[in-house]
Amino acid sequence: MNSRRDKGTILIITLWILAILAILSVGVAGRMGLELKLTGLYRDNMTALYLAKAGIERAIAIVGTRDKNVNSLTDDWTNNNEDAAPLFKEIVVSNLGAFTVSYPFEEEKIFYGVQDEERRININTMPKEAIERLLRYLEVTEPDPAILAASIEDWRDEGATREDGSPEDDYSAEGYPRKDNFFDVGEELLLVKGMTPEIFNKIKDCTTVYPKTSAKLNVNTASLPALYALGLSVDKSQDLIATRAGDDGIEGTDDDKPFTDPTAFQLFLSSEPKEILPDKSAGLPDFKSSYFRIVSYGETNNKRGHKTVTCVIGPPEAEQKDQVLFWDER
Ligand SMILES: [Ca+2]
Ligand SMILES: [Ca+2]
Repeated sequence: MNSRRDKGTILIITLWILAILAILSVGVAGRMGLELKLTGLYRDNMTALYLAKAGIERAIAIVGTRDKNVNSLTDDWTNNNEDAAPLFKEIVVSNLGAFTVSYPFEEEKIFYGVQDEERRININTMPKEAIERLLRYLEVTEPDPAILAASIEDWRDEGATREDGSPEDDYSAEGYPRKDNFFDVGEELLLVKGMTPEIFNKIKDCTTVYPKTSAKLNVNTASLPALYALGLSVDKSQDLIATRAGDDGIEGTDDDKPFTDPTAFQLFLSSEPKEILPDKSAGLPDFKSSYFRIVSYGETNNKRGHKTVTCVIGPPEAEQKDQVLFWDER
């Protein structure tokens, strides 16, 4: 009698153990499935990152072959959309995926290639008057563009007093000191007194922090807001873009007529209607570029992995390849 009851108890315990094991194994299997998926996603994203890096390497190599005297929107590094052999558009890398190096041009178009930094207004080195004109062109009214431009200058220059002897902006209320040194990244503008995220979004694509040593604007690649900031009227800026675009009126095509030297540019300025650059802008126009922003997008064949790498490269030191000054992966 007792032995029979014991057997029943053992059977029930065994059934319970089996049930618990079954539940556990289902849980483990579910977890394993999730981890496999995560591993797959991680692998796809790593693959996409290296595809994007391949795009950066290719761009650096092609930037290195540029003409060192005159650079314009017809150069291979900036606008290569050849159907036969595109240098930057959906370049397939083995059976893993592809990369594309591109940037938006005049909002409605895409250029396959790299952007030069010299098309932008340099907030580290250009006179505050140029920054003020850029703010005005982009319809910044509050705070007064002259005051905001002065605050940007306060932030970057060494001294604590302005040219007229008045004290610079005081940041004790903000809880951090005024930098009195160069901007390292554009986002630093958000720390400057009077700057708002709205204003920053308006100017970020027209400004650069490179180089920190000289102020130049490549008039062959500069956008209309940057040309206006240089000191040209809107009409003359449009005229300049039409002139460099050549007979077909389209930028980045073979018939473009880039300016090649100061004499040619001076001739353009003195052609009717004549214009003279403000004194502080006289040394800014240039015809070549040395700093470049590369945006490379990598995507795996299964479309699950995608990464964008943005980097800025600067001039070579001692004949080596261009050095990387800024790097961002997302
Ligand atoms: Ca200062
Ligand atoms: Ca053209």
